[in-house]
Amino acid sequence: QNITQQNCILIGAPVDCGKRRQGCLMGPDAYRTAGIAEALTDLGHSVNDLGNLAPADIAVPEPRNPLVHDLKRTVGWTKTLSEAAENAAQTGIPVFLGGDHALAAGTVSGMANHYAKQGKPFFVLWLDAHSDFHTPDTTDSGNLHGTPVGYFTGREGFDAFPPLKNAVPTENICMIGLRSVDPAERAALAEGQTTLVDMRSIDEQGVSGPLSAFLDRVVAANGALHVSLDVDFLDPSVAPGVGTTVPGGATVREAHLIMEMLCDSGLVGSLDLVELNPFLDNRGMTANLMVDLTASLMGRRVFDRPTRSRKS
Ligand code: 5AB
Ligand code: MN
Ligand code: MN
Ligand code: MN
Repeated sequence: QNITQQNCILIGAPVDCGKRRQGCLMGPDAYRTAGIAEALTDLGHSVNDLGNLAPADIAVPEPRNPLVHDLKRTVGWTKTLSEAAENAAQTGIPVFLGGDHALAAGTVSGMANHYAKQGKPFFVLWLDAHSDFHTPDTTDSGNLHGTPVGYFTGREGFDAFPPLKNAVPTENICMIGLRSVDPAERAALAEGQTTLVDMRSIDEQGVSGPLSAFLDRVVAANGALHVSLDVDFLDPSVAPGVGTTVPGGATVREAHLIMEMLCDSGLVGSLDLVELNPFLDNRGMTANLMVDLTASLMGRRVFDRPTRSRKS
């Protein structure tokens, strides 16, 4: 298999503060139990598991919105993971083992800092049923796992969080799999340039057309790409181990095709695996599927295809 060997840096992020239903803290160990390190070494990559991190202890003011849940821990994780991402990116491909999606406030902002130092444009592929574009002021649930994109794009209302050094421009973000977007999120998305691929578009056109168009833009900009994979992107029938199931999600093959195309592009520099709740899983099937998708992203295949042209 002619894949480039990489140094994969596994970073356990047992973030469970982004919503009220608990269990995502077991995610990192479920991925290890499902054999994520072996899957990567079998492909010829080196693997360095940094173990599980813990959130920084940062004082926060009382949130303006009284619904907001566990602001303090989410802010602490944002600082910890932003620094961890920026450090790990210097020596390999960070793979963040979540943990709920609140962790992406840290991971994506840290990767944005890393590429800003290199002067390289930074893009994000968001695979999720949800757009996670709330702010602490607009959330109706108070669950901050619904806000990371709001944070790393520089929306207002995150003053309790670490100051954002490098906001990700909305035109550099593509969301695929959308089927649950709140009214306040829809209104805010309409003001920006995020590429929005909902499940209806996937029904009509499949995943490869919209994804190719986005990857072409990343190539044209000579950019780098972060992938954030929320378990609920997948249909709950194949991925039940998540708190926020939404029917009508991506199939196993749609998800693998995305990962295979991403692998061929050679553009991906970092990955979040988020929202796995092993307490809700069925005999490890969701953890196993997430590991298989990671393997596809990192080069597992039946036969080689001609790789797409890419800039270095
Ligand atoms: B996830 C919802 N928009 O704000 C909210 O799973 C759901 O990380 C957020 O995508 C889902 O609570 C957050 C209704
Ligand atoms: Mn999400
Ligand atoms: Mn989601
Ligand atoms: Mn969720």
